[in-house]
Amino acid sequence: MYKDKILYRLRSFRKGFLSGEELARRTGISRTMVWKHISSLRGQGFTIEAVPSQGYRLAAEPDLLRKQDIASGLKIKVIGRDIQLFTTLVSTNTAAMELASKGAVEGTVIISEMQTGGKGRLGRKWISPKGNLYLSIILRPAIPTHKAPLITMSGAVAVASAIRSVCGVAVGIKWPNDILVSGKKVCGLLTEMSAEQDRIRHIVLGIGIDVNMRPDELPPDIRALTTTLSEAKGSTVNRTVLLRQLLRDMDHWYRQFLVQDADVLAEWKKLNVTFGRRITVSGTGELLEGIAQGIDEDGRLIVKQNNGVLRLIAAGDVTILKR
Ligand code: BT5
Repeated sequence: MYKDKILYRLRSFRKGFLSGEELARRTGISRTMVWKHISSLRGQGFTIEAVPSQGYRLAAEPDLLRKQDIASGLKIKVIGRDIQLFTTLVSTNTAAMELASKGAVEGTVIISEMQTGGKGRLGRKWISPKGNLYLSIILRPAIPTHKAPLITMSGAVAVASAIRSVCGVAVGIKWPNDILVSGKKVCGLLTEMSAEQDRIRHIVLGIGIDVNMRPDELPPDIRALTTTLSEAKGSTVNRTVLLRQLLRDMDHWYRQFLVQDADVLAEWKKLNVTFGRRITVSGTGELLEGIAQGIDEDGRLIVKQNNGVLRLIAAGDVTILKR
């Protein structure tokens, strides 16, 4: 808490030096304690210059998520009621599913700087080095289970909106859950659910965004299909700013989903890059080819096969074929 106050002072006076005495007076602790907190901040990667008889100056900040920075002044209603930040987790989704089953409040957000066992869909892996965003959100909507895919769609719309406003780049959504920038995947969403009969106990919406990682963190075959936001923008992206915007946008779109899910579908359709394209769908037990026609009110993909037959796809992997 005192460390946060010191950081706040240093941040709001970056032009010059703040003496240890002044920092001590303003935060209500001794100069020795100020020095201790400064050392601790340096230990976290903050570059703090110290000049005898002048004091301290914050020269540079590490690319590090801090709970205080994420949560302070966020004007949101549901998402982020409880924010839990970890350095390493096996998977934020697994951690969130556990917490949810123990009764964690709706809107709880679990964030980790990296994951050792990040999960993709269908048992696949999500490579999760430092420098990106990995988060999972606990939701308890009173909806029938067949509406659950629309939660992923709300997430996709929120991610797209946050990326667009923070990074200023054009974003597209490829059915069902890939966020694309310049035609390459930059984010994936994984929704897991606990339900009994047709009642949802809880849903965990997991979001992984490739932000600032080095491209060589991914093996070449995956790298060829992906990009990072820093690559697309041409400079490092402030993850805290992006995360805060994402929580705001998620709060908006989740609440919109609860009152009028058609609004989420309409926004999702505007952003989608799949409709009208010739595609293949795999992961359904057969390889299917045709034209993506649209989605139904539950978010299922409508594909017109080459033989003219319409198919409804609830889950699978879409590859957009070249025109
Ligand atoms: C997804 O699966 O796109 C869902 C990914 C969800 C990850 C988040 S991170 C926070 C939360 N906690 C978790 O444990 N998971 C969620 P899918 O469509 O199946 O894509 C997985 C495939 O993408 C892999 O098989 C790789 O080919 C590729 N891939 C792996 N890591 C990647 C990365 N960091 N960026 C882009 N592509 C990646």
